[in-house]
Amino acid sequence: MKKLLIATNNPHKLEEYREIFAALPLTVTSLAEEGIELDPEETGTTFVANAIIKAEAFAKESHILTLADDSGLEVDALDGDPGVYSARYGDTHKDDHVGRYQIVLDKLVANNVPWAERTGRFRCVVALASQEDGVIGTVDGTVEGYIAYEPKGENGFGYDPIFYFPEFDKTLAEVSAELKHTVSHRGRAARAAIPIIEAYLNR
Ligand code: ITT
Repeated sequence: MKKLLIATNNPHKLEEYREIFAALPLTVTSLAEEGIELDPEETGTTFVANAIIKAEAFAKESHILTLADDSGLEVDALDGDPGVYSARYGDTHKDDHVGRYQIVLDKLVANNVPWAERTGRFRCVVALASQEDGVIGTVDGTVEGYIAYEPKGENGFGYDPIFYFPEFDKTLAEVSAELKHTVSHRGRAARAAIPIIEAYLNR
């Protein structure tokens, strides 16, 4: 079976792509399985630029069809922050998701932001690349919601506990992974990537 490398050092993202692509006729592989140790510097100022940096770097290293994403939370009342800096917001440790979402919550309280203005969105840009062709496509996905007053839920990762999705009347950490993927930025971007992946594998 043909392989698709999910080029992320974030185990939660890897798990989500495994779930979303489970029914596809291809083998989803990871950096760990391919023995690739690389953490390319994300020097871009946009999601698309950083997704391309990662996809190209890992495709070059692996010689496998590679998918990388750059994603994050944009909060309108914070002028779009944390945005592309979502994985390294504030003076927090790499794994300190609680510390990072607490910074967002504290800033909204400090600025007295009313509920109607606590709007935001998760964005995900997926880039696909191969060693021989470089970038073969980029697609994106977005999910709109509100920044909750307090964290809720144990599922998901990152900022999910503070991302309230009105149609579920829940945060994305309070719903199952399957339900999250039906509306999430990553679910949408991943589904949009399927035709590009299929075209590459069938050529
Ligand atoms: P790689 O670059 O190795 O893929 P990363 O975690 O550093 O891993 P990003 O640079 O794209 O990836 O940062 C994305 C951050 O945005 C992630 O660490 C979370 O804090 C947040 N984020 C992205 N998608 C999310 C989701 O579905 N739920 C909650 N938080 C999310």
